[in-house]
Formats: sequence, C-alpha cells, structure tokens
Amino acid sequence: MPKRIAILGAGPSGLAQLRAFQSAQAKGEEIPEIVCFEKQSDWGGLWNYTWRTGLDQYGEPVHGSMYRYLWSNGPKEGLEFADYSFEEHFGKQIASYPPRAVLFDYIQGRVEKAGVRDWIRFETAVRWVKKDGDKFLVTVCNLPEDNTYTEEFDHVIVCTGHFSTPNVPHFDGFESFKGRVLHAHDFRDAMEFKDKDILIVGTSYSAEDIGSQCWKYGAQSITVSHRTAAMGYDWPDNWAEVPLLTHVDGNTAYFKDGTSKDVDAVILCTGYKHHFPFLPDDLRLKTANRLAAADLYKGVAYVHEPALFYIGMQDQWFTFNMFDAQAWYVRDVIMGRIALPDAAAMKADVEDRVAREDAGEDDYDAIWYQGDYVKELIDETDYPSFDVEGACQAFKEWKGHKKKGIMTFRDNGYKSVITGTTAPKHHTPWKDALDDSLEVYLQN
Ligand code: FAD
Ligand code: NA7
Repeated sequence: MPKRIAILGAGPSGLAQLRAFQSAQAKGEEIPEIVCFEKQSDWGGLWNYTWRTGLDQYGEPVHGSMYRYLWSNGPKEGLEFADYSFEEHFGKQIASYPPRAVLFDYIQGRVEKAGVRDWIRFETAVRWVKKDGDKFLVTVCNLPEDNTYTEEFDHVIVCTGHFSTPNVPHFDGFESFKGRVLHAHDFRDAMEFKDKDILIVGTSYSAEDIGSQCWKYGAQSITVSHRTAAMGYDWPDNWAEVPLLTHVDGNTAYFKDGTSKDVDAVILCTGYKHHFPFLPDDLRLKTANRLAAADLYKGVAYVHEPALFYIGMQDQWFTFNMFDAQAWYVRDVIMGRIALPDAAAMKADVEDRVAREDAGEDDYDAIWYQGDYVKELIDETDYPSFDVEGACQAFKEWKGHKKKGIMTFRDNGYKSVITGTTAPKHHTPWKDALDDSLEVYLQN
C-alpha cells in the first residue's frame, strides 16, 4: 500500500508541497497518494482575494486578509520560484513590486503547468486531526454538501498559514467609540477612508502598508500609534507617529504622552495568531511569530510527533522560495531519502535556531539568518539551487530604498537571482498608479 499524505491548505505553502511531490513524479519516481484539503473554492491562499469579511457563505471564518490595491511589500526578486521564473510565466521580465493579482497569476501558473489541481478537494474544511496508532485520522467537511467524513493518512502537512486569525487588543472606550474599529484582517478598500482621519495601532507591515494605501487613496490624516518604537520613515505631511493609545473617548484618541487626536476610524494592525482549531493539544504548534518557530526541527518537523509537518510557520522575509525549500525537504523525509534524528537531537536543533536568531542584532542579521536557513534546506534536496545571497542583497537594497522614500521605494527594480536580468522600472510611480489590475501592470 502506498503511503497516504494529507496536505492541509492550498495557499503558497500547500501548493509548494504539491509541486514538490509532482516534480519527483515527473522524474519517474513513485510518490505517495496525495490529498490536499482546501476550504476555499480556489487555490492561492491569501493571494486569492475575497471581498468577504467575518464568516463566509458556509459560516466558516473568512481566511483572506488581503485588500484591494495591495502591491507586493517586498521585491519579487526575493520570492521568485527557482523552478519557474517570472520571465517564464509572463514571457518577459516585469517590474519588481507586482500587485496582488499579478502575483496570484504567477503562483497559479506554476501549479497549472504541474497539473496538480486534481489532487485538491476544494470547499473542504479540515475539522479535526488525531493520531490513532501509526496513522492520522483527518476529519473534514465537504461544505457545499454539508457532509463530514474521516480518512486515514500516514503523514499530515499543515499549510494553513498564520496571518489570518487576528490578534485584537482592547483599548478602553472602544465600546462607545463613535467611528469604526476594525482589525487589518477585515480591511478591504482604502477608498472607504477617503477624507477621513484614521488612527492605526501597530508599526509593522500591515500598519505601514494600510497607512500608505489610505494616504494614496486620499485619507485626510494618518496617525500611527506605537507600543515599542516609531517606524521613523520620512512620512508625508499629513502623517504623524505617536506613542501607544491609552483610551478613546467619543471620537478622541488619547496617547501615552498626553496628546490626543480626533479620528473617524481605528485600524488595529496588531498582527495575527498561529491558530489551528482543528488540532488537539498534543499536535498543535504553539509559537510566536518569529524566524525560529518553536518545536519545529529544521523549521518543519514537529518535534513531539515527527510524522506531522508544518510549512511556512515562520515570520517571513523569504516567502514562496522558502516554502519550496521546506516542501522539498519534507517530501524527502516522507519518501525516506532524509532520516530524522532522535528526539533529543531535534530539540537541540530548535534550541540552536532560537539562540542564533536571538543573537542577531538587526533586520540585516534577520535577513541573512533566514537566507542561510533556505540555503541549508535546498542543499539537502534537488530543489534547483539559486543565488540566495543575491536575494538577501535585494532585500538589503529594498530596505535602503524604503529609508530613502517610503512612498517611492516601489519604483525601483532589482536583478532576478534566477534569470540574471534586471527588472524594468514600472511605467507609473506607485503613488500615482491607482489601477492595480494585471493588464495595466503588465503594460511595460
Ligand atoms: P495562506 O496564504 O494563508 O494559505 C493558507 C490556506 O489554508 C488558505 O487557502 C486557507 O483557505 C487554507 N485553510 C486554512 N484553514 C483551513 C482549514 N481548516 N481547512 C482547509 N483549508 C484551510 N508575502 C509576500 O511574499 N509578499 C507580500 O507582499 C505579502 N503581503 C502580504 C500581505 C498581507 C495582508 C498578508 C496577511 C500576508 C502577506 N504576505 C506577503 C505573506 C503571506 O503569508 C505569504 O505570501 C503566503 O500567502 C503564505 O502562504 P501559506 O500557504 O503559508 O498561507
Ligand atoms: P506583525 O508583523 O506581527 O506586527 C504586529 C504589530 O502589532 C507590531 O508592530 C506590534 O508591536 C503590534 N502590536 C501587537 N500587539 C499590540 C498591542 N497590544 N498594542 C499595540 N501594538 C501591538 O503583523 P503585521 O500584520 O504587520 O504583518 C503580518 C504579515 O502581514 C506580514 O508578513 C506582511 O507581509 C503582511 P510591537 O513592535 O510588538 O510592539
């Protein structure tokens, strides 16, 4: 009997896992039986845009956290698939910060070419996973048919993402606030905040990008409140950085330094939780959003139950290519080409990764730390080797460009580490490009 493998989720991580197995099959190898469960009706994970918020048509929590007009927040040269370049997909080199629809198209292109769609059961939500002897029992619900059933697998690979369940702190006065309070997870369209005064809480990617979007689409003012430190970019004139929010009263927000500001809406850009409601305590990953995720040997094998794997659970500089590196590694463990060490050695590996991350001093150390991790994994498999150092350099340049101009950094182009060609400058500066469609973006 061939092994049976359950892949949970068909976002970039799950699709990387499907492609990893398919590439072995294409080389003539016998692969296990693969079943991927995806609760949405299409693949692409967060890149599959939905207008919905809250619950979907089946009463399931809406997975999507992406919004209209979202452009890549880092250069595409840092995430390019080593086995499927942007030039292969689009027939030409394209500019470096593609909007969501363009990246979605690129992600789809590789898996369409691989022909793995039939391995996915769409609109099928994973309800529960449990260990039963050597096997995993996976209970899922076919949502349109409202039919719940259980199947047996030898391995489970969790690819359900971790930027979907919002972390929502409470601030006094929210109950009676006279405007809208929402989390970034539910933000969909910056036009809603045109001519409004908005308060953003948080200072990471969501805060920076949602604030920038609201600025671009005509918000009257953007005030960003920080818990730890201000972002410190050279912001436009109608933008202010203030200390942490203490409370709101009516429409007025009060901050730790005693200042206040009248605002129409509060957008909590306060991050996300690793949340796996379908896993029991003994199988459930409990980790902070960091580069060295807790309890994962080589960042993928769950040390307490090494027949269970997680992909993409780290905080991310590298994304699609890191998921690939992980997926190829997991495939090779499952196919018996790589042996996992004993429990003590796996735990020591996790401790070492945590200590090395903690020893890093700044974002540059973090970029190279994750680059080294990607290199480490691809060196152990047949994933096409690529210039990881070059990708780290692209991230370094990107950070420099952000410091130089937070509203202009997306106007730069970088060199592909897969094809060696340099991206053209986009035809329109990001701040003036209000149409983010694929057709308009590709008019270079
Ligand atoms: P996801 O994309 O979250 O996919 C997980 C999949 O699992 C989904 O399809 C979901 O429906 C499915 N699923 C979840 N629970 C269940 C269940 N119980 N049963 C069945 N299926 C389930 N990365 C970049 O590289 N560049 C960017 O510009 C960028 N921008 C981002 C902007 C936002 C707002 C966010 C939130 C993230 C962004 N990211 C970006 C990071 C993003 O995490 C990755 O690009 C990528 O989407 C992660 O892929 P994933 O497959 O691990 O998770
Ligand atoms: P992140 O990167 O996890 O950042 C969360 C931010 O929220 C960070 O600035 C935190 O501040 C802040 N935070 C968290 N809790 C609080 C409370 N209670 N009060 C104030 N501030 C708080 O999440 P993002 O959504 O920005 O990014 C996630 C992904 O989405 C990323 O990959 C992007 O590509 C898009 P701290 O610095 O800890 O004080």
